[in-house]
Amino acid sequence: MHPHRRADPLTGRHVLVSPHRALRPWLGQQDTPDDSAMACYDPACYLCPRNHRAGGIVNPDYAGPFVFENDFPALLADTPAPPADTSMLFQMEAASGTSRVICFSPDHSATLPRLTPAAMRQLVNVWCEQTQELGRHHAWVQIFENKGAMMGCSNPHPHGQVWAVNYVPDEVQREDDRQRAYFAAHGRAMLLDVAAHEIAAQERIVIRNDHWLAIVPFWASWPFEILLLPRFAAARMIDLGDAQRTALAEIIQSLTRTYDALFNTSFPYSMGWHGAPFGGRSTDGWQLHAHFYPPLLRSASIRKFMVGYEMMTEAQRDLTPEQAAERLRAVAC
Ligand code: H2U
Ligand code: ZN
Repeated sequence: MHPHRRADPLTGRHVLVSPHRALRPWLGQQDTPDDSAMACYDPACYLCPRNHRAGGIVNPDYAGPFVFENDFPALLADTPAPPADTSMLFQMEAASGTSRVICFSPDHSATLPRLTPAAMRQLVNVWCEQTQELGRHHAWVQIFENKGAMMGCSNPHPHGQVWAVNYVPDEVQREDDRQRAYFAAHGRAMLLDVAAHEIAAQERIVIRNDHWLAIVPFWASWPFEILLLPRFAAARMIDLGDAQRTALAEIIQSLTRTYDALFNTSFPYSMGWHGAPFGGRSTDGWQLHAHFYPPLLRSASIRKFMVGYEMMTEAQRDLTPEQAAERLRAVAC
C-alpha cells in the first residue's frame, strides 16, 4: 500500500507505483456494451478485398491473411549515406528497410478474438514467415498491431504491420543488452526465469496454457499491460514448433477476448513481438515475447496519459500490476 519504485529488468527503466491513491474518490463510470455492428465489407475501405488502395493498386480477392508493401513506406530499400559530420552533436546515419501491411482477414468487422481459430493460426504462420523472410536481409524485423482510433489506428479493418530495418532500434537494443548481461551473470535466459517465477507465484498470471503465459509484468507501466511469454526456450518466432504456434493462436484469442470483456469494448492497444535480432550474433539469453500496451485506465473511454511527471521523469501508476492481473482474471474468457 506504500509508494514504491519497481525496475524493469528488460529495459532498465522504472515505474513509480502509488497504490494508496487508488482509494481516492472516483465517480465511477459504467460502460454500456459496444454493439454497433460493423459491416463485413466496406466499399470505402482501402484494406477490404477487391478495393482500390491509395496509389491505384487493387487488392486481390483475398480469403486469408494478406500482406502487401506499404504504399506510404517509412523506410526505403536504398538510401544514400548522409554527409559525414564530424561534430558529436549532430550525428546521423542511413536507415534502410521495408514496411508491409498485414491484413488479418478479409472481414472488415473482424478483430483478433473474432477470427476463427484456423484464421488466427494462419496469421501466426504469416508472422513467422515474414520474420524469416525479412530476417535474411535485415537486422531487425518488427511485427506489430496498432488497434483502435485511441491508438492512432487509421482504419478499423483488422490489420497489423511489419517493418524491417538494417539496424537494431533503441528499445530492442536495451532488451538485447540486458538479456545478454543476465545470461552472462546467471547462465539462464532472464525471461525463462521470469516465467518460472510467475508460474510459482500465480499473482500476476492472467491466462496460461501448456506452452504460453500472459502476465501483467511486475514492472508494468500501462495499467493493463501484458507480457506474453513462452514457457519453453525460443529466441525467435521462427523457432516455434507446430503445437507451440497453435497454443499461441489460442492464448492470443483468449487474451484479446479478455481485454474486450474488461470494459465491454473492442479494447485498443499497441502490441508487438520482440525476439533475437538477426545478423549472425549468438542468441544467448534471448527469449521471444510480445508486449501488449493498452491505453485504457478505468473504462472504455477513460485512458491513461503518459504526461507531466511521466514525460519528465518515469512512468507512474496507481493500480498495482497485481490488482490489474486480478481484474483481468475475473473476466478471463
Ligand atoms: P495504421 O492504421 O495502423 O497506421 O496502418 C495503416 C497503414 O496502411 C499505414 O502505414 C498504409 C499506411 O501507410 N496504407 C497503405 O499502404 N495503402 C493505402 O492505400 C492506405 C494506407
Ligand atoms: Zn475493410
